[in-house]
Amino acid sequence: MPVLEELRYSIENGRIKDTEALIRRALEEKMDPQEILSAGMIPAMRSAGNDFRNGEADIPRILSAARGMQKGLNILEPYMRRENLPCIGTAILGTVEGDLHDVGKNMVAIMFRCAGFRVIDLGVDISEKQFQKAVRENPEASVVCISSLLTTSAPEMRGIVKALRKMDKERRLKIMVGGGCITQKFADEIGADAYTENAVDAAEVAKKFVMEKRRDSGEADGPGSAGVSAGTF
Ligand code: B12
Repeated sequence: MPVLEELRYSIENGRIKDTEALIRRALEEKMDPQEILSAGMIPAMRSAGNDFRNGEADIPRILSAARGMQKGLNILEPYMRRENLPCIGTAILGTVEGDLHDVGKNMVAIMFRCAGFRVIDLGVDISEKQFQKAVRENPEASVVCISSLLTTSAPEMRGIVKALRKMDKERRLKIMVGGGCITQKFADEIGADAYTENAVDAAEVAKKFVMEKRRDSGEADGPGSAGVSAGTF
């Protein structure tokens, strides 16, 4: 069986040790880490999610699938990070209060790091006040990413966006929202700057924000801005 097929099977069935071994094998076979993620791990997690929805997978299996994803992401991350990539900005990231899902958020963190961002990951179950505190303590941050997978906790995003806007009168912060239950329509309604369906696009959009900001502030292209160009990811 080809390695990616085996990898998908191991994640879907929550076989964490197999998942780790198969990712290592795929890397030894010189597979592109991005492909391992997008053709192996993400479809497997999606399929596990569908099984969960249809009642074909129980919570322990889904938890094992999520743990396998996280272990796999940890193995892949160093291979995806570009050496000597200059830091292009700081992003604050968290899952909203009442929501403990973190697989997608962790993927966003990895993609942002790979794109050259310093990421302050607040974790899960993060309140409006905690987002505000993080922004206050990190005035250099240019992007805030808010994740939610539950329709019951997604409305928390509205309050967070409002509170952050109140603090950020000069609009230096770009606020991005995402997660399984978020739509472009909802993002527009709550006044977020961007929504993307996946973590790869999220990092691209954030990079564009940084480029625009630099252009608007008249910052010339120089060594510090190397890597901040469309398509470097
Ligand atoms: C794994 C899982 C769990 C695990 C979570 C483990 C963990 N550490 O995360 C456990 C078992 C704990 C769990 C618990 C629950 N879950 Co759950 N869970 C899932 C499941 C199967 C997969 C989620 C996942 O990891 N997806 C894979 C990742 C990669 O996708 P993603 O998170 O969407 O992220 C991608 C994008 O959305 C985007 N993205 C994510 N965040 C952000 C942020 C920004 C800024 C941007 C731009 C993009 C972005 O990038 C990511 C990668 O491309 C989904 C079903 C599904 N199909 O999604 C249900 C699901 C989310 N869960 C659901 C429910 C109902 C629950 C529970 C309430 C169940 C219960 N009755 O107890 C609890 C809630 C616990 C809580 N308070 O949070 C429902 C939510 C329904 C809804 N719309 O409200 C779902 C949809 C299942 C279902 N259909 O019923 N769950």
